[in-house]
Amino acid sequence: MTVTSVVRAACPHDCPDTCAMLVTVEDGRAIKVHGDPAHPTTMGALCTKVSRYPERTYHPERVLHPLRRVGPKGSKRFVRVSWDEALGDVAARLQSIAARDPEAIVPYSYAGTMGLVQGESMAARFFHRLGASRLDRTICSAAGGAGLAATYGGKVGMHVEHFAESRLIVIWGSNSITSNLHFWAFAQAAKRNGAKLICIDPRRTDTADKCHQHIALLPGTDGALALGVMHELIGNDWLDHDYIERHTEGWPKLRERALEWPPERVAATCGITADEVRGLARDYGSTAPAAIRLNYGMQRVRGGGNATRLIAILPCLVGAWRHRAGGLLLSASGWFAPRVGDAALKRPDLLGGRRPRTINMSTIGDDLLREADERLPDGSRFGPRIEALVVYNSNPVAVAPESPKVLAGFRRDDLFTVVLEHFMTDTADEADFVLPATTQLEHLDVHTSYGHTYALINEPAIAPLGEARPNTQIFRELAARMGFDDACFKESDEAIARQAFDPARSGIAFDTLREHGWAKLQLAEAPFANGNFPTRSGRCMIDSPTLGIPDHVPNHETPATTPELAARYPLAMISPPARHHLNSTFVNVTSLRAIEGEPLVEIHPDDAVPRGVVSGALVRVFNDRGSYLCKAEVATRARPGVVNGLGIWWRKLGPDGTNVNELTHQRVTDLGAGPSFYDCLVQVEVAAPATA
Ligand SMILES: Nc1nc2c(c(=O)[nH]1)N[C@H]1C(S)=C(S)[C@@H](COP(=O)(O)OP(=O)(O)OC[C@H]3O[C@@H](n4cnc5c(=O)[nH]c(N)nc54)[C@H](O)[C@@H]3O)O[C@H]1N2
Ligand SMILES: Nc1nc2c(c(=O)[nH]1)N[C@H]1C(S)=C(S)[C@@H](COP(=O)(O)OP(=O)(O)OC[C@H]3O[C@@H](n4cnc5c(=O)[nH]c(N)nc54)[C@H](O)[C@@H]3O)O[C@H]1N2
Ligand SMILES: [Mo]
Repeated sequence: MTVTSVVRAACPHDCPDTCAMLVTVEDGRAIKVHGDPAHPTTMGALCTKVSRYPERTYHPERVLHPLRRVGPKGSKRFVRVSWDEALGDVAARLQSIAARDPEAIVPYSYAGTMGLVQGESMAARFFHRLGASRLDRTICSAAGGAGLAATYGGKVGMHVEHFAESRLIVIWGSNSITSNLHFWAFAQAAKRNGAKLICIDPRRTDTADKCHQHIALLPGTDGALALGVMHELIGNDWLDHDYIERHTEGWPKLRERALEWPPERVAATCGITADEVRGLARDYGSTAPAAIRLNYGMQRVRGGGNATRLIAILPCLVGAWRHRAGGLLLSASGWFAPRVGDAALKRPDLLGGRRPRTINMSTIGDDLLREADERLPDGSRFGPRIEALVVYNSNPVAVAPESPKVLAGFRRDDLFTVVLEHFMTDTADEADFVLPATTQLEHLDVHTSYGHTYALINEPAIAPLGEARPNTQIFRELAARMGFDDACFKESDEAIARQAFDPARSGIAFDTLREHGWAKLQLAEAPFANGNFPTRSGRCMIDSPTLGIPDHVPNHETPATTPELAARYPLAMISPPARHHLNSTFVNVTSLRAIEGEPLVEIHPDDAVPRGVVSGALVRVFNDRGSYLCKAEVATRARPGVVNGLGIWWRKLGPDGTNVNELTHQRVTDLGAGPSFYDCLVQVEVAAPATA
């Protein structure tokens, strides 16, 4: 007789949608995952990639046993070892480095899982107790997050459900159909009710195709466009003077700056027409409620922080926040932040007064290659050379900028690298030890979201495959072997999960999550209708005491700022996500790879013809940092002057073992010290003729 059960789960991926899932288990095997029909934003639907979660979990290439490197670094020669041997060796090696200087050890992690338990709980406790270097987790959203915090006081915004009632939706720097599908469902509902949809994106995405209008600006010029909209709002008096007066600070100063940005100047900067600027301002200034779905695609450039500030000010100028279907959403994570028991989860008190240095994850290439006490650009000293790296929930060799340097760092013979993974990623290939981790179906977790306002639970649906262990368990055992006897290192996953939300402050009880799967935060419908921003004054900070008023900040690499470079590398390259990948996750799932095909770069016919590039040709995309081979697709998805290298493939799946990050650089953003992936000049040439 078959025993069937349905288990409550949550999608763990780095995506704003954080879906509530139901897992069907038959005789101990997960056979299907589906979206919870009762969850108000999941609405019974999962994206194509996550509906393949069982295929990924039972993938024949899952790493199911600890592995130790036997060949030279990068030779990909490993042998199976026991957990006992692996943990013993890792603990001994970390201990001997820590005896000299624990700061020589660096954790490297991001959002492979967004779970509060399998993310930074036991791991953070371990590194705090050790006194290891800290990691500034900037790789995704640092510039936008800092911009939003400077303006609103936190990463807060509209409830995603209310977009269904908006009359105008500006989708800004977001390919929603790819990366925010459940928001798109609300945008579609609004469209059916007569709302106008405008997409602002250098690439003509699937989302742009389905909007009423697409404004294909040059990458990194969003701040100028926002200033141009302000110029028109002022000139036509489409301003909500009462809202500005009561709920903002500093408008007179920014008003002066905006008056310097007439539509013609904006058009020249953004590579669009002056009428597009005027039309956008007219729609925005004369439609209510007007909502902006901003996403992180627009802040992966030098001026990403300032651009976020400028765009976030717009809803205050027209009083859009007065309506629950007006305002802006970039991230909702700030609604959770005060409700999550961060200190209990991560235990920074275990540092006990020590203040280890902080390594920026976006410059890991440079930092792995630095010498001890090297003088840094800001005049400070680097501290000890990095001697050990412990990687979990991330694939830096594929996703971090300027991979030639990242790889050279990982190949250092004197670097000890431990990677906790599901698969032999580009990063795992470079490890000394690979430790097999469980997937979401195999462990307990609780989740917040950055795109909606529900907390969720993920119950384990199946037993761990092979010898895989949860991240928590791996750090728990390493802690024991290193003699860390604090009580927190003995806590079970459930004990940790129970501390994630303090019910008194958050209104979320673990047992409620267990019973219902998810729980909504208690928040106002129109949170800023009467100001009440989480700033000190409760007002939106147009002028910031520390940063002044925002401005358009041009890219690191542009014809105007770096003409000599632009003469050699005249094309701007952006590298946004491919629909069926989640960063570099899922690229090895056969059925999804079949849909995405192979690494490619989209190039406009105006740029392709003079270079002799035709669709299907193998091309070399290059600059001073490196060279990347991939297929060309000649298409008007690319605008003239901009090529789109869709991401993020594993390097080893590319025709010459590279990916798009071979070309990106490590210079950081204006605010938040994030990476500038989409601020990158390249040249393209034919490498081999088209094949059928
Ligand atoms: N399927 C899928 N979903 C994902 C991801 C994925 O890899 N695949 N990634 C997840 C992650 S990590 C994140 S952070 C979130 C958000 O993910 P984001 O990476 O922000 O994804 P998108 O919403 O696709 O936004 C990128 C869009 O911004 C555009 N863009 C690039 N440069 C500029 C610019 O200078 N200005 C403007 N206006 N637009 C620009 C790109 O062409 C692209 O269409 O989504 C998550 N969801
Ligand atoms: N050129 C370019 N580069 C980019 C971007 C871009 O748009 N263009 N996007 C950037 C952005 S927005 C982001 S967020 C980063 C993302 O970078 P990463 O956070 O590194 O994301 P992934 O590539 O998905 O790698 C996550 C890894 O975690 C593993 N994993 C998942 N769950 C678990 C678990 O429970 N335990 C352990 N031990 N491992 C687990 C997965 O198998 C996967 O290999 O990439 C950035 N890089
Ligand atoms: Mo991200």
